[in-house]
Amino acid sequence: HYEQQYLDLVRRVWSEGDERVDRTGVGTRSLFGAQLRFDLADDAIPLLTTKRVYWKTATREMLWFLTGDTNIRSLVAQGVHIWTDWPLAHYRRETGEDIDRDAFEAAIIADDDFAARWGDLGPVYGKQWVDWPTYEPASDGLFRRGPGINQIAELVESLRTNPGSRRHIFTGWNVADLDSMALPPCHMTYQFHVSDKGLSCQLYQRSCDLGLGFAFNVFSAALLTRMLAQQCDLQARELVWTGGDVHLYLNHDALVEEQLARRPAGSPRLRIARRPASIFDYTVDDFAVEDYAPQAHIAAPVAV
Ligand code: DHF
Ligand code: TMP
Repeated sequence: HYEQQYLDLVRRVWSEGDERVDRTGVGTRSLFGAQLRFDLADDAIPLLTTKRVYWKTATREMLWFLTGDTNIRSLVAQGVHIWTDWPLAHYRRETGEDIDRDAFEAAIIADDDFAARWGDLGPVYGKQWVDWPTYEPASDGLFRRGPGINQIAELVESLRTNPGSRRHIFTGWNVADLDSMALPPCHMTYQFHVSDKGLSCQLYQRSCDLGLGFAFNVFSAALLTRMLAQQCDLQARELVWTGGDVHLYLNHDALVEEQLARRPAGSPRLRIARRPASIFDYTVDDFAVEDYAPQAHIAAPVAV
């Protein structure tokens, strides 16, 4: 089963990973460098079956990236809470106010100014993917903003017109902007490969929370590959996931034990209902997952 390689990696990190103090203070066990491969042929989609993964949440996040939005407001308005903790921590730090999460999210939705002031994550994924900033010299000797680069539109174009290229890459890792981001990109570089009308993707993830983020990241990369394949008249073939610092947080012990006691089962499929006019025109209702009968969700705390 495709999920076995994930469970094996979890077991290895948990038993052999070196224990270290990380940025969040929670502590992790970690190893460096891992690669997993997932078949995408015949609508196969890498969704974990040993716990329920909220794939619609991951889909909404991916569509949000593609709009270029970096404010959590539109996510929160759709009931997606996965990015709330970072703006919330920032707000608490800056104001000293011990606002609870629900009240913070309510203010983000209700109040335009509050959302603009406190809801933005900085120039994270979406901004870099579709509007990478450029600068051009102006007559006064200063520089002004040039037109942004839409890496995703350029990728679609290169896949269509120059499929044999070895340069089908987009990245969120904008070195000059890292300091302004709430978190520097984890799933940072995507490379695509076309062979015999098949489209494969390799994701380089510099830092991977195997207990939480991984399930989303691997689904989302496969989803994006399917969308690109559809837009470029290709068949999605394989997802190669490469991890840098691959870790388990020490407070995920209950999740690890429970999940390793379960057996993967079933082969979920992702169907796309229509072919939208462009890569930027998909909505969450265009996607359906079939044959997905996961075991129960396992809640785990996220390290902020
Ligand atoms: N920080 C850390 N420490 N780990 C992450 O995985 C992570 N991921 C981020 C931002 N910062 C991060 C963005 N993606 C969840 C999933 C993905 C995600 C952030 C959070 C999460 O909490 N998932 C839970 C609940 C999902 C839900 O309630 O919808 C899960 O069980 O999958
Ligand atoms: P770091 O920036 O110090 O590496 O912390 C980021 C943490 O978030 C780390 O545990 C990896 C995790 N993460 C994922 O695993 N996937 C994601 O998509 C994101 C945004 C974060």
